[in-house]
Formats: sequence, structure tokens, C-alpha cells
Amino acid sequence: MNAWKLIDSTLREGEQFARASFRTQDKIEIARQLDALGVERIEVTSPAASPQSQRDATEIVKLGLQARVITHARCHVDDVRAAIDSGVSGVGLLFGTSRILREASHGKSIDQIVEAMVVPIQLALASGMEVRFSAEDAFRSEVADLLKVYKAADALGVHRIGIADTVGIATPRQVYALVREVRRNVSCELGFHGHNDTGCAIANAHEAIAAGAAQVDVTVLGIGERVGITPIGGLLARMYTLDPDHVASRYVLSQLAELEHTVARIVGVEIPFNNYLTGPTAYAHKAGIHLKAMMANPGAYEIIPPEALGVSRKLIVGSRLTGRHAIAYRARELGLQFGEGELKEITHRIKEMADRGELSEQQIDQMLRDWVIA
Ligand code: HCA
Ligand code: CU
Repeated sequence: MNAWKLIDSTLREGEQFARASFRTQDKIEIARQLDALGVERIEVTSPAASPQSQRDATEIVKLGLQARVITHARCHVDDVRAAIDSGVSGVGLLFGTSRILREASHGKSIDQIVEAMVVPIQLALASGMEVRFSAEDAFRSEVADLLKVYKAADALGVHRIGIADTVGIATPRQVYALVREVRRNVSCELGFHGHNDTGCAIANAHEAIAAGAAQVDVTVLGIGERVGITPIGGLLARMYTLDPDHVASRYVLSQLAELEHTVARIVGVEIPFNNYLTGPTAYAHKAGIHLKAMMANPGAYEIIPPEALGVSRKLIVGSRLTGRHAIAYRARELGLQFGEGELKEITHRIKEMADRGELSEQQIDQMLRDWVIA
């Protein structure tokens, strides 16, 4: 797998999430925590979007973070000037290239796009900023059109080409194929930005990396337009299993849970129960067969150790699916010893009780202690 980096767009794409409206102090808090996690780039809303957006971009630049602060802009000179004035070190310019967006959005033909992008890109490059040029809706665009636009951007000297699955329509195979095709046709770095409308955003980001993309866009909890984009936690999980040393040495994974809680609080959503790595049930184990193996070796059913994230595992012993190994384990933890026959009896009793409703840890412990006395 080639080297890859993260562009966290929580403060840009994430601001397009229906429930997000960040205040300056929210942005600063999120930016600092993203920096502590170690993301390489932080993308903020275009300074041309509003006066507050302009001031906030500058505030975030002034924090002096390790991460590069970049922004996003329409392919217009005014927007590029606003980006330059804000002090950010990079800008992502974009143009919709699919027929549907060309007709419904900006009304330009492919040739007109190629012409219209020249001056804004040159202006951005002349300022010394890192410049990305993205085709919006790349996966509903004709490949020939895309390559024409991308080659023109590459020839102008942009640092990166962005391949955006704006509507979340791409399959992992299509992402791999298109990234490979673009890779063969341009000399600059490639980036991928994928929406999650069909649940493929993590797989698609992974395929983009596998096909040679050097940068992928993510947001905290995946927030963004509609159902959002590739979530940072899910992509880190995906990549960890393939290259644990790289992920664990490059990113401070123990920061992830706190960052997600911060963003969830600020935008007013719950952390999903099944959130990658940090969700309330991400490390919960329940079936007796699983519990038995987990007690021998937690790796039996965990592909990423919870210690790597600073979260804890939960073994659910008090369900009807429990087993005697799990109960014996808990008993030993409490300093209690039971014979095989007794354990079978206790397990049977617990299953009977759990049939009427799951038992809490305290209830299990109480029941084991009472058994000894009885
Ligand atoms: C949008 C733009 C974008 C841009 C991605 C990029 C998309 O909000 O429509 O600049 O690479 O999804 O196409 O987020
Ligand atoms: Cu997007």
C-alpha cells in the first residue's frame, strides 16, 4: 500500500451537514483535537462563503497547528483571492464535470470549463499555495471529459487532482479503475473524496488508496452533505488491519474517541451504537462461544485491540447466550471456585433468569456470591 494522508474536512464538508453550524470556538476546539490526532491537513469552509467564515479561517491558521490548514473555493478569482487573504496554505478548486451538474449547476461545457479554470488556478499557484483541482461528480462524468479537464489542470501545475464521488454512487471497483486510469494520465498527486449514500465510502477510500491516491478526504463521524462522507474512524480501522504499525505510529488513536464526542456534542448527535472502534458496542462480546475464546485470547474476536484506542471491552456474561466458561471466568475474577457440576447448574440457572430479562454485572456477581453461601 502506498503512502497515504488524511485531509480532514469536518470544518468544510462537515459544515454542510444538516445539523452543523459551527461557532468560532467550536471550530478551534475541533481543529486542535484533529491536530492532536495527527491528521495531515484540515480543510475549512471557503472564506468566500461568509464574513465569519473568512475570519474563522484566519483564526484557525493562527493556531499554528502541525496540520496544514487548507480551504475550498469555487473556481472563481474572487474566491481564490479570499482564500489567499485568509492565510491558508492550500486551496481546493472544483468544477462539476458530469452532464447533469453542468446543466443544473454552472451551465458550462467541458471546453468552457477548461478555459474557465486557467486564471483561478494560475492565481492560486502564483500565491504559493498548494492547489488541488477536483472534478465534482467524477463518477457520473464521461471518462474522456474527466481526463481532458484533469490533464489541463495537471499541465497548469496543480499539486493534486481530486476525484470526487459527490453523490456516493461509485462502487469500490469503479473507484479502483478510475483512480488507476487518472493515475496513468496525470503526473501530480491524486486525492479521493467519497460520499456515503450507498454505504461504500470507506471501501471506496480504501480502493482509491490501493489504486494510488495519496490523499483521502474524511470527516469526524462521517458528517457532511446528506449522509456524509468517509468517516475518519472507519477509515483508520480499515487501514489499521492492513498496516497497524503505520496507522498506530502516524496517528494518536487514543484521541479519536474524545474528538468524536466533541463533534457529536457540538452538532447535537449521538455517537452511533455501531460506530467504528469507539461506538458503545464496538467492543461488546456476548455469545458464550465468543466469550470462551475471548478469555483464552482477545484476538479471537477483535481485529484491533481496544487498548490501541484507549477504550475498554465489555464481556456480557448475563445473557441467555452465555456459557459456563464465561461464568467460571467471572467467578475466578471474584475469587470464587466452582466444580464442573456446579458450574453447569449455575449456568442453567442464569440462562433461565436471563430468559426473563438480561442480568446486569452486579446481578451476576450477587448470584455467584449467594450460591457460595447457599
Ligand atoms: C460539494 C463539493 C465536494 C467537493 C470535493 C472536492 C464534492 O460539496 O459538492 O473538492 O474534492 O463532494 O464533490 O464536497
Ligand atoms: Cu463532498
